[in-house]
Amino acid sequence: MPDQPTLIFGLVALVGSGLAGVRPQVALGRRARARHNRGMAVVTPEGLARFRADGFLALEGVFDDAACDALRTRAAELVEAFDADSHRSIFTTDEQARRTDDYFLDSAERIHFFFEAEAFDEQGRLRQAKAQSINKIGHALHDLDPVFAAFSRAPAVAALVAAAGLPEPVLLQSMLIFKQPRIGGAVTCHQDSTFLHTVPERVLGLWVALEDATIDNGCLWVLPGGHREGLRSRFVRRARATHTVVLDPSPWDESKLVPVPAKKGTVILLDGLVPHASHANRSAVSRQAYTLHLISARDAYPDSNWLQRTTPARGFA
Ligand SMILES: O=C(O)CCC(=O)C(=O)O
Repeated sequence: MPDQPTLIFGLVALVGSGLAGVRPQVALGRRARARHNRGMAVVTPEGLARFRADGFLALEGVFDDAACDALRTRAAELVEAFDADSHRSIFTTDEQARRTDDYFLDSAERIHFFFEAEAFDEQGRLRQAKAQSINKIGHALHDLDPVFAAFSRAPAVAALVAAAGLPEPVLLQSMLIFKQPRIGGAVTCHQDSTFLHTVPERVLGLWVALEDATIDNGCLWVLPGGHREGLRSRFVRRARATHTVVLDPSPWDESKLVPVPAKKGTVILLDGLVPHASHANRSAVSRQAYTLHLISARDAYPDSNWLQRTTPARGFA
C-alpha cells in the first residue's frame, strides 16, 4: 500500500429523515452538526506503519459521544420497530450451530435482525426484553438507513479508509453489534476475508466502539501480524446454500491474541486477513460496536461470496 501523509480530520454530522416506517429521532440542525464536527483524529505515518506490521490499528477519539449515541439511539428505534415474532434467526459463530437461511442471505441488501443464541428459553420464548435479545443488525444499514448512511459516508470515515491505502473503496457490509449484557455471544477467531473474498485478497474493516469496550464486556482480541499467515478458510455460497472450505488447517496460536480495549468513539482498523475474536459478554453492561467492511472496486468479487447484491455497492460519493 502507498505511503500516506499524516491525516487530520474532523467529525461528521448525522442527519436523518425516515426509513422503513421508522422515523429517526436524530435530525440535527447546523449548530448540532457543528458540535459533531469537534472531534479530531490523527493517523500518523508511524500509526500506518503499525497498521501494516500488525494488521490492525486502534485510533482513539475519532467520534465524539454524541455521534456514538446517535447510532445507538437509532439502533434502538430499529429494534423497537422490529416484530420479534416475524423471524427467529440466531447469529452464532459456532460452526456446529451455524445455519444459513434465506433471512441471512437476503440481509445482504436489507436491514435484518439476528438474535443472541442464549436469548430464548426451552419453550422458544425470549428470556429478556427484545431490546436485550438482539445480537446484531445487518448488513445494509450503511445504504438503507439515513442515520447509519450519513455516519458511514462521513468525511472522517472516507479519510481513514484513504489513509489505510484502500483504492476506489466501496462499502459492502455494515453491522450494529450489541454484545448484550450477560448473553452477548462470543465471536470465534476468524479473518474477515473468509466471509468477503476478493482477488487479490483485500478487505478493510472499521470497528467503531459505540460504548467503552473492556476485557470484561467482550472487547476485540487480535493476533498481531497474523495477517501475514495467509487465508485459512473461505465461506462459500452456491445458490442458496453455504459451506466452509478449509484452505489451510493449521490453527492460529490463540495464546498470542492480544486484547484491544477501546474507549467509546475509538475506531479499530482491521486488515481483512488479521485473525480476531471476542469473548462472550457475561458482564452487566453492553458493548455496542458498529462495523463497516470495504473492498476495492479494482478487485474481483466472486459470486461465490455469500453477500450478493442486485445493485452495485457504492463508494463515498
Ligand atoms: O464485535 C465483535 O465482537 C466481533 C466483530 C467481528 O469480528 C467482525 O465484525 O468481524
